[in-house]
Amino acid sequence: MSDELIFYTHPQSRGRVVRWMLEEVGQPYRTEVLQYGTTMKARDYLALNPMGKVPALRHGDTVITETAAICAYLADAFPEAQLAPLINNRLRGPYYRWLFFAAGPLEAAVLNRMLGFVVPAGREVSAGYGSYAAVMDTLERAFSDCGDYLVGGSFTAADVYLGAHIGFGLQFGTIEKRPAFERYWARLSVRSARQRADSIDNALAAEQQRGAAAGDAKAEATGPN
Ligand SMILES: N[C@@H](CCC(=O)N[C@@H](CS)C(=O)NCC(=O)O)C(=O)O
Repeated sequence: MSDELIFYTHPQSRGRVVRWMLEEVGQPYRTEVLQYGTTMKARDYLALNPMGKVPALRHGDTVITETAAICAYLADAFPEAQLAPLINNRLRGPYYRWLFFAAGPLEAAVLNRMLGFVVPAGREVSAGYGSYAAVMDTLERAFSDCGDYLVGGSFTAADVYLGAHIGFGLQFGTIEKRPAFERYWARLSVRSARQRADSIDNALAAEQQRGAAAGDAKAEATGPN
């Protein structure tokens, strides 16, 4: 089995975060674009990810799913990119902390709010994220305590993953526009790897839209059977 990196994604998905990470790592990789509801749910892909979701990454015979896990895996698999503290470094503590905080409390708080789920009054003690406000305040405090990046003053995979949540949240209005969030995102968004990743996915998304429009035009010309 080769050590090829194969990246399964859709340009309008959380796969954008993994592409950013892949571009930061700088190793060659092959992209397989899957479609919602069809190739994502096909038997071949379900064998890799029974959730039928993207992103997923294959590295030789190793399969990784979950965006945060893929980012962490890539940082460890390619240490020369220096995107994680070394395994025996105490900074591994805050590194894990912010990766898991983003994949757990942050994602749940933002998504639940977007979907209109509200933690019943008095039940915050059972909700892992407490409340949306508590998560926002915790993040704001983290940014004011940490300097430019979340962990030890250096850019890591935790910035890619948590930063992507901040970037998407600010763009789509699901994260409050607090100055500390905007300053942090301004620092990350100009990274050349992120901009490359964005251009690739924007081009893929445009290609998909052209394909869909051509399909609609053909169906209209042919008419109903
Ligand atoms: N927990 C997963 C979530 C993955 C996920 O929900 N992906 C969406 C796109 S952003 C998806 O593939 N949806 C297709 C479906 O559920 O059919 C992760 O963080 O990677």
